[in-house]
Amino acid sequence: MIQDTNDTSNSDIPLRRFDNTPGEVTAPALPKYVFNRTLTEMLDAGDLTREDAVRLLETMLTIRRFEETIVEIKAETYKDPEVKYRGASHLCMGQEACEAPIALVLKKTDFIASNHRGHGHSIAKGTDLKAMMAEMFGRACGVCRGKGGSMHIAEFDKNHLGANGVVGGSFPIAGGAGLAAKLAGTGQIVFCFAGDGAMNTGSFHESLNMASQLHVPVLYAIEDNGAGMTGRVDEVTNLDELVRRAWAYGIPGEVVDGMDVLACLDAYCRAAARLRAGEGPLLFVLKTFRYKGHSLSDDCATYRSQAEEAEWTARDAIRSYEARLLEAGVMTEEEINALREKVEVRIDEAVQHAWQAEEPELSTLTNDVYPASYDARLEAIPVLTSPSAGTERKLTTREAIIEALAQLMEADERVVVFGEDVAAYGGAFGSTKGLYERFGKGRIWNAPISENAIVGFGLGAGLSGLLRPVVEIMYNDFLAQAEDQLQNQTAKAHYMYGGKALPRVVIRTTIGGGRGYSCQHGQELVSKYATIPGLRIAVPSTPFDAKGLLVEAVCIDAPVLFFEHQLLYGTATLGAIVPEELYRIPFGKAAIVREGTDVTIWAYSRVLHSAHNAAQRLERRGISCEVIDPQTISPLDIDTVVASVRKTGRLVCVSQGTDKGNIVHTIVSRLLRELGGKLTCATVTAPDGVMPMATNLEFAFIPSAARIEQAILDLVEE
Ligand SMILES: Cc1ncc(C[n+]2csc(CCOP(=O)(O)OP(=O)(O)O)c2C)c(N)n1
Repeated sequence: MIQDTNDTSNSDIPLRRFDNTPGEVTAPALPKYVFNRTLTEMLDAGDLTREDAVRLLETMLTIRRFEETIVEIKAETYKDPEVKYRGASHLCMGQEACEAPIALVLKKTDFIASNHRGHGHSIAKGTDLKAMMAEMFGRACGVCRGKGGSMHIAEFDKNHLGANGVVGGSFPIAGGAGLAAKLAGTGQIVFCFAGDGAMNTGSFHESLNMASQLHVPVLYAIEDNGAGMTGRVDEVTNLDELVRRAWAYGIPGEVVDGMDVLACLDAYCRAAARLRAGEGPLLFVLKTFRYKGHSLSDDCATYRSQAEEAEWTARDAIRSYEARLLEAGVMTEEEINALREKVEVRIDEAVQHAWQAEEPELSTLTNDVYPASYDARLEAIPVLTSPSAGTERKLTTREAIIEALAQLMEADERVVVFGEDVAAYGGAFGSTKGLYERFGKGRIWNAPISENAIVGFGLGAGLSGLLRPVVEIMYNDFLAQAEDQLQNQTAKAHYMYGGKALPRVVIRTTIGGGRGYSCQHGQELVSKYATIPGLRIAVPSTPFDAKGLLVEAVCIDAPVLFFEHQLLYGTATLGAIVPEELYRIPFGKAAIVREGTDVTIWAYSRVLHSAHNAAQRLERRGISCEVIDPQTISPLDIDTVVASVRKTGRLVCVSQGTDKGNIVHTIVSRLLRELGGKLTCATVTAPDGVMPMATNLEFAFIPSAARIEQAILDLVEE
């Protein structure tokens, strides 16, 4: 758990004693179905008003009718036969009791995160019905402007952080929002909804551990409907009760009757009170039943019997609650029928609104892939493209990065740093050294070895609008562990949520190679990540660039993948003069590192230095090279390269990455297009292999200054 203190002396390191006294590791009993009150008792005790009791029914009826309508439209039995629906149909019919109480328990400012079966969560959080239905139909006026559809309903104005098409995808995002609310001290809480199947994803395990470590105000509410897509809980796990996993993460767990809306209401009220009191996360498993199959094409025959269906539907949450409302004298039969009719009219209006609405303009096809906005508080930081005259101080890249982080943390309390070993140790490469001593555990802390949760908590914290997290992934090879949160969530959030989500997170990582660390610690994966739209990618080559680009990364509202080269941390050669004040370098503008007339060399990160060395050697042979450093791979500045090649007539593109699919080939093809198919060019990359350990092989693998020099000589002599 993070302490919000500045006491970072190592006197507080706990002593890990060796104690082999025989004994037992015991597990606490976990509560199960503890609710046993009547509606009348709740009304009499003032725990529920009559209006709210009716609202619960109205919310359940709205969820049910919303989905019945989709079923009818798909089956062509809907009252208006003209209306057609295409798109996902993961229906939560049967699970309404787990969802409706959101409407009563959460404030508008509280957060929810949901899953692919999320219509109920969205309706209960107050998502506009017409805009939601329009989203189902892929309309421009949909909540996500027709970009997300059923599986991505979100409403950021109401702190609905989004439904999610990737099973388990919301666990870390919810945790990050909780972290942000906790650190910002806003008092907001988070409810995260997912299915039983999602409990078997890595995201679940990483997230619950991290949520517990950070003591975040998040309820993980599992709607256990007995199966994943078709895999039964008793088939894919070896647990009698999934809630046992709460104990494994050191958090309270409880089993709740998910077919009883009052039991769910009671559980959520207790959860909310605990979360608001700052007592840390919870895991509830709500036993419920999904009336329809995974989707409408699944008839459930392979994984459940008719007897099972009959047993659960006999406990239908809506019918049983209506009976309680009648019994308690809250509503009459006529009032219930009138409410049903009112709900049906509203849904029909939403359908007509959606059906008649316009599809998005084709011109919006790639709108909102990247947020264009900028942090208003940090905008005043001046832009620099080179140090001002008179600046002489030299820093290494490592020092420049530490300084950028320190100054950002000083300037803005929303900037927090977390990752593996980044605190007292200062990071695997020393690039956060000293920050822990200066800012304390509340601003920089060690994360568990959970790359997916590190990125996902960063994303959730950024999406909340409350923090500007900078997270560290030790080696770019380990980004593979974070692939879902990186490429399915972070990169897509802005687009799939209709341009309304701002995934403000900076993911710093390192490029290896040249240190004998071989296959799994030595890759250069810039080109791989450059294929993912939605991520901004920075590749600083010098200390000056590292500081300015990192500051810019924290200021822009787009997610940034920030590649630092391990062998550049200690260097203070090219671009080593670094101004003391905060400054930023805008993304998407390449720097001309060296001017020349015969050949243009395009290179980034460490091979930029090799290219520069090659250029110096070639100068002695009378060949003048212009060296261009793109600084960012996304956005990619092609204009500067075109202008240079128009002057020099030749291009050599260099990357430390392997050849197939390398970004250098994109540069060449873009140049060919721009220059009408006439281009004298070469590329220098690593071979399509795996980084070896042996020194001679490793040096043969990584593009060297000599190889760059030879490529240029070959071109010039052609
Ligand atoms: C990571 C991932 N794997 C597989 C799928 C395909 N899929 C969609 S829903 C689903 C079942 C999810 O089960 P559960 O979490 O229990 O939720 P339920 O659908 O039962 O509500 C599967 C396997 C997916 N969307 N994402």
